[in-house]
Amino acid sequence: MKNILVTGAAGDIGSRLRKLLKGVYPRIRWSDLKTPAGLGPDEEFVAADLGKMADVEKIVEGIDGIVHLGGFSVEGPWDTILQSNIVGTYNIFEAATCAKVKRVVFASSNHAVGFYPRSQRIGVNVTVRPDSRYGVSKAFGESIGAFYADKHGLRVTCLRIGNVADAPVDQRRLAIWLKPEDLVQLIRIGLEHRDIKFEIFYGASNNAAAWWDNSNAQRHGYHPVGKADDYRDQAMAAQAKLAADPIGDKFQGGPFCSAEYDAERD
Ligand code: 15L
Repeated sequence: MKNILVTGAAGDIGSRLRKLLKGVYPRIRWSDLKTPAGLGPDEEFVAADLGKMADVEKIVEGIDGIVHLGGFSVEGPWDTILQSNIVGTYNIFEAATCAKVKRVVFASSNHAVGFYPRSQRIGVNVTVRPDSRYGVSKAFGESIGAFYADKHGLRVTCLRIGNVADAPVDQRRLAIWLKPEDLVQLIRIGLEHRDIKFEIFYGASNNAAAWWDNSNAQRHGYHPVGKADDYRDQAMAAQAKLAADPIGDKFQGGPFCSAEYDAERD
């Protein structure tokens, strides 16, 4: 992998990766709708609206591997999710295949499976249970990734990312925290591991409170170094200040589950 494209360069994860991936690949092209703050003279940036195929064709040209973080990263109105995450992700996979890109690492999310209860340990082969329109768009991304892998031989890795942050910020994040350096490990497995055809990994560190079975990632060499439990006291202190959320606290997706929730209406 020599020429890498990363979409969503201006977002929180994109900004972290701009530091953490420095020097890892010979050439990284960063892309987003708007120019990221603090772009260095040594960084290649090409602006693109992922909803426009012509823009996407331009950014994938000459690329070997894509890390697709771009799109709308929380719950939003349907038209926004449709354009940014569904049309945008289709455009990435279609343009990548036409341009003979070899690999795509797709930033999926825990919200594709957010309606599993916290009491259930799940692996990567469960039926999706999205907790939001955003989660549905991530399930779509995994699905279209499988399609382009099976039909066109694109090598695709979907990362069901928990929460990328310097430390877990509440009780739920003690289970799903992903140390930024561990995300880099997962991305590198997706871009470099020789056996990848289509895989789903959970984007979580080595968390004692985990509710995901991440043995598929471990089989591919993932050795997370982050341990959410090291931050247990501060996360629980922050949790104590949050309002009770009976639905959100029951399900893995937390507040994404309780927002707009009315399943118990009669
Ligand atoms: C996500 O998928 C979001 O992109 C991020 O902003 C967080 O809300 C995260 O999930 C989470 O569940 O904590």
